[in-house]
Amino acid sequence: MVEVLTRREFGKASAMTVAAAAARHLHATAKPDISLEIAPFLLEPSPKHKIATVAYNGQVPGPLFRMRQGREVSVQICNRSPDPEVVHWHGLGLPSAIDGAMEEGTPAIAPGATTRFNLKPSPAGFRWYHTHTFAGKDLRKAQYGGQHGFVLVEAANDPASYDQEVFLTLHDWAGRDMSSDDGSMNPVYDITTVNGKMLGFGEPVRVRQSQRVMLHILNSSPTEVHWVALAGHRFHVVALDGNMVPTPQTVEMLRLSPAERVSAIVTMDTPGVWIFGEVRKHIQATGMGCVVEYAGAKGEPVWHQPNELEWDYHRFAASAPAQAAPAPQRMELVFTSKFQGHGNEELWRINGKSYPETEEPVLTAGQRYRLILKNDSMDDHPMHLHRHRFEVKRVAGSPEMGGLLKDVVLVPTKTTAEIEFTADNPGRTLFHCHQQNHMDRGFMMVFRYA
Ligand SMILES: [Cu+2]
Repeated sequence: MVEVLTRREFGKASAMTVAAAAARHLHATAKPDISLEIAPFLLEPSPKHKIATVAYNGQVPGPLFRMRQGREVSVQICNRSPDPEVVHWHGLGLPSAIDGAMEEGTPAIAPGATTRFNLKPSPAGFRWYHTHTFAGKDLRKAQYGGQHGFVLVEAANDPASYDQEVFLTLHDWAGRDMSSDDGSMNPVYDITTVNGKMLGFGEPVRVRQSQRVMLHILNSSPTEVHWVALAGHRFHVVALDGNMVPTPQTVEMLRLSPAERVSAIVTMDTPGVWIFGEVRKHIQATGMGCVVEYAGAKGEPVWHQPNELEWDYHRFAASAPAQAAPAPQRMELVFTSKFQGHGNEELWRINGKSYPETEEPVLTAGQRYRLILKNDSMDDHPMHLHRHRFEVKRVAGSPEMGGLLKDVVLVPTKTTAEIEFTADNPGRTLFHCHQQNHMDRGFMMVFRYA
């Protein structure tokens, strides 16, 4: 019997028992296709820095898993950490029982326990996996730690034309927290990394002149939005959150909010030794960067400082289709925070309520929904819908867009975003802010199916 543990005391016990039974495909003897071991790990982002964290298979990021779309793989997860764990498969349309969120009914894996299940990966694209637990005031836990890794779901006929693929993840490591002006507590990041290493201490990305390199970039930060650039080069953005964009664009820099991914092709046409890094110097100075080195090139890595931050989802979309499909059902979700008094963190609310008191809207399978995301709070929020892809229709007063499929959208303070999705994957479905300190403080809700 797999021990069922709740994320917090208010887990829904009956749903979890059912889910536990569903998730427990115990084929105890066969070797799994994918094996994850969750265990304490000492990360060395540089010879001078050590971070005691928890990681997958003794590495940060965890191993890259390549899967073929629709081809079932067996997964084994062994929890050798002192806390209950759950692994979320971000961007995949899995059943609630294995999606990896206790709020949906995925059972937690108790310390010392092992779970096995089969997973049918879909849709194709750049996905990832990460822990989906509660951190609270412990800034080493949940997404503050090292539990994140890449998944690439390959389509049967991959039209990709590039010479090399490189996977990079941006991460912030909190050393302490500090109270801000309003009295709330926020993490302070003394160390930032690309693939677990500070700038200058990881293996360089090695390229050759005239290569086309596909960069798959993930922001696995617990809370921070990042802007990145590659000195001397531009990015040809072909996919956002692993989904091909209708209008690929060549840009100077990328913005990624927590959990977002960008896939971009860089043509290596400027030989040298260059820095890929955070555009804001004070963040790059804490480590967020890596070296891109052409074969035969020598010397100190070079950085060119951009003047301003630039990013716009709208550039990658198509114009909205003239012929309107059947009208989607509209649902307004208003985000606010309630300050709980000096020294306390705010409590986050959706339509006036914090999880687990948030509404549980009931979806009809096959119906299309338009969510109107109205951010009345003072922060920006990267909103993530589990188990479904959505289409970004509007952001901050933009014209109506078409074809931009994502699973995370950043909704800046005092703006409204509109997204649409089709209810095509029955089961409990979590919708939440991906900032760890916000989801921990009630910024979550669950959609149910009729
Ligand atoms: Cu948030």
